[in-house]
Amino acid sequence: MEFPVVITHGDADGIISLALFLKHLGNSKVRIYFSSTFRLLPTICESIKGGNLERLYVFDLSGNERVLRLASTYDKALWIDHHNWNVERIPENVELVLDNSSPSASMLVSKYFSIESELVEFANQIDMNAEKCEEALFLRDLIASLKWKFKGKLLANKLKTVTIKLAFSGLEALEKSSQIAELLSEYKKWIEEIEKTILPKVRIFNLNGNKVALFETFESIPIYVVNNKLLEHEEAPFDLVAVIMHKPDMRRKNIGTKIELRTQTDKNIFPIAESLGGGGHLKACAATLPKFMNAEKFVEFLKENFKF
Ligand SMILES: [Mn+2]
Repeated sequence: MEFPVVITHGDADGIISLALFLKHLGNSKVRIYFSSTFRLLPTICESIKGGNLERLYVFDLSGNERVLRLASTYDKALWIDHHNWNVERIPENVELVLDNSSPSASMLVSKYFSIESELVEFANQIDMNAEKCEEALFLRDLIASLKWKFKGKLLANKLKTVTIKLAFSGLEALEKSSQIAELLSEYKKWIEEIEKTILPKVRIFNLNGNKVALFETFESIPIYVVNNKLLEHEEAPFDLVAVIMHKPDMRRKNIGTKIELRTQTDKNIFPIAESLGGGGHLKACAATLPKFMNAEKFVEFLKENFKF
């Protein structure tokens, strides 16, 4: 029997979804890929190159008809997600469990496999940016700090280790680690420096009756840091918080742009991400562009596309 393949979102919800699935299996005999909606198609292709095409599981990732067709290359695929998307045709060997009213994919995974765990509540809190308990904050910071410190294969290995520990040793094992404590304090120092730049650098303006806060950066920073800091702004809450992150794209030899969108007022901002070719949730979504889009260009785009 070959190991099944799991492709999951490389964030807290995706990691907890996978941990719950490993709990269900009772072991960690799976081939794991961490991915994002933007990289999903190449990730599935890479997994296919791995050779074993019996069973595929996809957690916490938006799909479309094309990627579902690609997933159907496997004998059987199970896809569990809570993002805002839908397809007209689902290949018959792909089972799609899609509920965009669920606060997390982890919750859907726990229901599907009847696995009860406190981790579900942490995933709900982190994914909704409504962290309340210390455990959820710890987990959020741990994953953010690993993404800050490591890249590529090394990062994937670190995330795998954390996932397996969550599944079989519990959060306490991670909380006790002195190595993790050290990483977290290093990460928090960096966050403190980033936080200082947010309020002086943010641009606030009114667009078709909507209050917009725009933050542009060449660093890759956790979106919750910006969103939470902006709640302290005297003009908060904002209908739209947009964070534009530029990142060199080595393969295309240009600068790519990731635009993260949040609302602090219950506004449905999803159509903005959608018209940029992105997606996500109604109140938290994003788009990744394979080209450079600066703040001025984005504001022009918003003027046309944010009239609701
Ligand atoms: Mn999620």
